[in-house]
Amino acid sequence: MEYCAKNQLLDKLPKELLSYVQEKSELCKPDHIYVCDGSEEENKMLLAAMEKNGEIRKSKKHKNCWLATTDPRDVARVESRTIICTKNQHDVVSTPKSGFRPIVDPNMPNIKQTALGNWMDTDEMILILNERFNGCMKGRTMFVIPYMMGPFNCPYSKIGVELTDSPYVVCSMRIMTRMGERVLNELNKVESPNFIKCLHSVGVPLPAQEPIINNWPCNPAKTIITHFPERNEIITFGSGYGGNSLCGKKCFALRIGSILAKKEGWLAEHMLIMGVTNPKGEKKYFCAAFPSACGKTNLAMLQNRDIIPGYKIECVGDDIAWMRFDEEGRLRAINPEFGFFGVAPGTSQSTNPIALEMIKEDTIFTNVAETSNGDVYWEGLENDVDLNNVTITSWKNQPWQKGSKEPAAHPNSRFCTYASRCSIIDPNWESPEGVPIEAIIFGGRRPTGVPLVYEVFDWDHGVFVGATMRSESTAAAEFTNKQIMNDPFAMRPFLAYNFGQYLSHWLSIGQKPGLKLPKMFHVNWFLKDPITNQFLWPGFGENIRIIDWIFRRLNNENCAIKSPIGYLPEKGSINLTNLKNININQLFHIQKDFWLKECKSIREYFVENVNDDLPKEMWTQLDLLENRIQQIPAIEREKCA
Ligand code: GTP
Ligand code: SPV
Ligand code: MN
Repeated sequence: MEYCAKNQLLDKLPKELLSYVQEKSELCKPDHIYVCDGSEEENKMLLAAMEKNGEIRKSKKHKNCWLATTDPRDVARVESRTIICTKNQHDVVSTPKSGFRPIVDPNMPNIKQTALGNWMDTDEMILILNERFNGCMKGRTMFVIPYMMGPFNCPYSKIGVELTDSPYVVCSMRIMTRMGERVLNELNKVESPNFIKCLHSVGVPLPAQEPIINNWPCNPAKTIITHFPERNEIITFGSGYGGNSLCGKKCFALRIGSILAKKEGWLAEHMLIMGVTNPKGEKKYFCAAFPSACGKTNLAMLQNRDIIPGYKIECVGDDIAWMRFDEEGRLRAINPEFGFFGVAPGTSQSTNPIALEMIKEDTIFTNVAETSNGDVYWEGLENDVDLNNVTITSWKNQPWQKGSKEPAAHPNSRFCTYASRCSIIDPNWESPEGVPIEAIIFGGRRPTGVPLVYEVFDWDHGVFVGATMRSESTAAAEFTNKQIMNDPFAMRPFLAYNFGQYLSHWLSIGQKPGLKLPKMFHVNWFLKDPITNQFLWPGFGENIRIIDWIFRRLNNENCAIKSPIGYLPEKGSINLTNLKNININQLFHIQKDFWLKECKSIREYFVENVNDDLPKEMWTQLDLLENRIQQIPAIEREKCA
């Protein structure tokens, strides 16, 4: 068996881990067990074996770049099949006013599905999983991946061990986490080591009963992504895709992570972390929570291109922040990840040249299209690839022409590469004490009504703004039509404990005396002209103009004016030099009807989904907002930007 050339690491497993491996291998019945050392040699062996099986193709153009195309039924996270299992339902979800949602799977009649996550009883779920996992790895190898979330010398880093039958997952985890023998060494340093147990299977024992589409084994009918916070365990079945299968990312660093964070007094959030240096050489760190596919990677790698000369952006992380207040009361953040699993479409020389450069080597692409000269292709690269001189093969492995109805690349196609490949990676990105955060930015895709930027009044108002975030759905999950969905703190898909308690945790963490609380903001790059349906704001590199305004506000510059929803930029305070055809009025118009409707729908959302569990501060904030909106048009609109 080619994956098992080297297996002496089995002897190095601490006894707790060995018994976990034994227990799960007895259940899953793999043909082989292989403990990953994380070496270059091992990585090469796995990539070569996958290439031979047709699971991935080697890029003809770029060094050590690989292309995977999935079964078209397995292309994104599946929120409806993501479940948190505990003893008590209320620890995870409140009972919605009008009852639970219809269940996705008649074989799981006791699952409680809500707009803020899904719950099931632990014992009941274990029975369902045991049935799925029994013999699920026959004919396959069980890989043991010891991995660390966070830098090695950081006291807040945490260890997980993922057992998986997917070599694609092993190679991706090698990019996204610090994995291998080094982590075993860490585990062996202590008497009874703690680690999060993660079990993953694609759910297709061999020989397969059905054809394996695109050499991408998966089991969509039985896909289920489960979490057991009371047992420090993650068990995921049937999908090989991103957040469903790379357990370190959403399952551990966000879902289990946020529960540990609540217990231990810190925050695990779906946020980018960026360093911003202003023209005076002053440096501050920001983090930003935008829902999936709403611009975190792009903002974290923003290229200023002298739009405002002297500004420099450096990237600490593009998806997840683990944050805690230090002894001096400063909020410090680490990026627990080691790589980027970024949205490919839209990434181009004009939007994100840093990312484009970064993915030229050592990258695994999933569901992108390919050009006849061996390059990758996706929507947004029209100006970077000479479409007259190459032909394109779509992610579905079909010939593709410009103007086709279907996209060349899947809208949720991704690149996966090492953070260290990013040319603007921050010098402190692995610093064990984390970087000091001065601004927290919320945002989402709001085609109407929500201005380009505003600043919140105080911490409680900031928590309210986070709690009431809404955004147009994207291809990052299974929702097919564009709908405005609530996505509080960009965490809807990643909440693992009762949302009311999550908000209480946020409120209380900011209440301790002596804290230097970050200021909070809300941005919306996605306003559209209702007539032309075009974006009103150019976005991407031009967002530096908003970062600049935020930076100046952190320095207490007097450039904001109070509005009913928060502080808006004072007229002329956003640097618009050399920017043409910007309708600033449309970008900052606070419309009474819109905001009254917004308040109404927030109230309905809270009543329906959180109700008695909602901290009283949130009701107060909602009443205050509604009262302020009622005052419109008392505010002097013309004073705003
Ligand atoms: P996840 O990895 O799913 O969490 O996504 P993300 O939040 O990192 O989003 P990302 O930066 O990958 O952007 C998602 C999509 O939005 C891409 O197609 C981008 O090109 C597009 N996008 C990002 N920033 C902007 C912007 O400022 N304006 C516009 N119009 N589009 C943007
Ligand atoms: C997201 O959907 O927020 C992602 C991609 O970052 S995935 O890892 O698939 O969850
Ligand atoms: Mn994300």
